[in-house]
Amino acid sequence: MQYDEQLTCSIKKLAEDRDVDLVGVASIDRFEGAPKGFHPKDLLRTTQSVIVIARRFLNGILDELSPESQRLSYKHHMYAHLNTLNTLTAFELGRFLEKQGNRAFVVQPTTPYHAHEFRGVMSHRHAAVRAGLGVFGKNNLVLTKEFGPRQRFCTILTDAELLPDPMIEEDLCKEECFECRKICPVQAWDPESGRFNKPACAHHQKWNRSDQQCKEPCGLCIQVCPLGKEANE
Ligand code: B12
Ligand code: SF4
Ligand code: SF4
Repeated sequence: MQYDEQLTCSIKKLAEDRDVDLVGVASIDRFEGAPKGFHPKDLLRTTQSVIVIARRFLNGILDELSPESQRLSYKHHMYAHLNTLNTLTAFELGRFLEKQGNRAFVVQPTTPYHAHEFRGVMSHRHAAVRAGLGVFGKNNLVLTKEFGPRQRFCTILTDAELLPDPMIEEDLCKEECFECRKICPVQAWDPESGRFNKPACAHHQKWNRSDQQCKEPCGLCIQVCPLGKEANE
């Protein structure tokens, strides 16, 4: 495969100029085995590359989070604001790609959900793993070496043939640690099977079916994770 290394560099530089904390690229072959409706080609038929960007949370707000307080700051900054910033940057990257003669498709950071299944149009977490940004942790979230679980993602699909980043092979979770599961106020993980109860988590966050948003996002399973707590750059 002849990758466009110059275009890959330009895209990454533009993302960095927009203050994105992490950016990675996956090639389309890494999505083999994605269930129907989760494959990038279900959205942009000509997809060759998948770009994932991430912006980290503010440690100050996250560290003050408690079941009773700070939910509104979290919702405003860590949920709504980061989703908006990521969408704007993703759209800008998409426009840049299209100006160079390619096609681009921005995957929404949160909505639209499939209301009854608790799923997005495509999984940013699976894309982030395939773009070499991180790996799944026991909290179901993608952990990065830089910030642990403390970031939100957004994905851009394109038919440009960009140079893929190497994937991370190692497990980043601390071996004996289950802090994320222990702190969950609704015990969303079944202690026997480890299965995650999406409706329980969604209900706790006052997930609203009509506008498909979490009215009171929680995030304790991010806050308690020891990974990325000290990251400050
Ligand atoms: C629906 C949703 C929820 C639901 C369900 C969560 C869930 N575990 O799926 C609810 C409301 C409960 C929720 C809660 C939260 N969420 Co949420 N959520 C989403 C959303 C919109 C879609 C996720 C989704 O589609 N899930 C369904 C699928 C992927 O999960 P699955 O059934 O386990 O998938 C299986 C198969 O379908 C298959 N599969 C799916 N895709 C692919 C692809 C390939 C290649 C393969 C091989 C297989 C495969 O593999 C899976 C395992 O078998 C994403 C945004 C997005 N579009 O990705 C954010 C997202 C996952 N949420 C996020 C966050 C931060 C949260 C919360 C902390 C809330 C908050 N305060 O912000 C909590 C954390 C809960 C937790 N610990 O998991 C972040 C995660 C960031 C990170 N660091 O990883 C995301 C990525 C949003 C973002 N833009 O960054 N969320
Ligand atoms: S977001 Fe809150 S309710 Fe949902 S899994 Fe994490 S700790 Fe549990
Ligand atoms: S809290 Fe512990 S078990 Fe949970 S994701 Fe972080 S390191 Fe892994």
